[in-house]
Amino acid sequence: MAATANKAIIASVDLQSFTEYLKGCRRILALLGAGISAASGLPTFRGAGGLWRHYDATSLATPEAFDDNPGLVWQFYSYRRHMALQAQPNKAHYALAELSRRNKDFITLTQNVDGLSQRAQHPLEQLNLLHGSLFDIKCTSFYCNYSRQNDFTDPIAPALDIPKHSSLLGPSKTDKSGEEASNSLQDALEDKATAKDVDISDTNNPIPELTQEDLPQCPKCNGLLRPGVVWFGEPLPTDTLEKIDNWVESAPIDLILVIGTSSSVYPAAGYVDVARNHGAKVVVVNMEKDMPTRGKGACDWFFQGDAGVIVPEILK
Ligand code: BV8
Ligand code: ZN
Repeated sequence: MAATANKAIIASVDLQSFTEYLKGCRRILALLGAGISAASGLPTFRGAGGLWRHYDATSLATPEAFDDNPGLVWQFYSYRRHMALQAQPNKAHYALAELSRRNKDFITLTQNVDGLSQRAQHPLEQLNLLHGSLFDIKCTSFYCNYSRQNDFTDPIAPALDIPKHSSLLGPSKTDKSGEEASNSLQDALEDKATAKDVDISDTNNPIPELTQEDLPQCPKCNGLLRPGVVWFGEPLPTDTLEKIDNWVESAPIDLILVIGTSSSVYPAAGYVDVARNHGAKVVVVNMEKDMPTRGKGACDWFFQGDAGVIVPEILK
């Protein structure tokens, strides 16, 4: 049903002019957000069906939260690692990978850390991870530079085994699986409406404290390891930003595809204006119609619906 509804929406939108324009495009940029992975069953941070609507993921995706309670933050990330490993790339991920193979002047900036674009065989030299990866790990010791990529161990430490802790971080009540979440962390957080009100260092919360020994340890210095993602308040990887800026400045841009993002996190969201200022037309694919991107200088095409259905349609 949803697919036909999406088809109807695509048919009613000026797909003809978009496909005509796309044929003449060479330099194309894509900005991906959590919405592209929603079709793979992974919850978004905000918007339709967000798993973290009940509590604000941004309150856990910070260095302060990790310093305050590394056990809690590791349980949050262990759960997301587990979910991402259970998920499969969807047709949107594959369509973008295919476009990359066809067009070496097409680069993708993804805000997502779930690894699904990589698993869709997206050419890595054209895929820019703005916010890192759930499967990169690095040491927190000041003098130690240990890190490792593509660590798909699940659970990454026995104490973080999700089945044992499913009562902690089980799927949200809105989760597609429909499982009734019996989640003492979620209950604790929901009791206080949103995590913003939840002081995660508040020892009264019935959240089992994991000791540092329970958490991933550095093989070099025995220090505490952390997820290799960019937290709020942390800078994005400079080498990635430089690579993107060089591409942007090298010639005018024909098109930016803005797919499944609330465009609310910076500097990632800023690339829409950057592309527009370098001549790009803007196409937005989003489940919700009141898109911030539409507000700002609007967009040239807007396709409303599931990216997993629309993206392969409009790129074929
Ligand atoms: C930094 C990794 C500076 C962790 C994430 C201006 C300039 C610079 C910074 C700022 C600024 N203003 C504010 C800031 C600070 C901050 C920020 O942007 N805050 C926001 C909340 C206002 N930015 C930062 O802190 C950044 N760092 O700027 O550092 C600096 C410089 C030098 C030295 C020190 C510091 C770092 C930001 C990175 C944070 N990390 N992820 C993790 O994942 O746990 S961001 C996180 O949010 C995810 O990556 C996620 O992708 C991202 C953005 O969200 P979206 O992807 O858009 O997802 P969302 O749920 O919001 O929306 C989903 C959309 O999909 C919705 O629109 C929905 O309608 C749609 N949808 C749903 N289902 C579907 C769908 N669409 C299509 N199909 C569907 N099926
Ligand atoms: Zn170390």
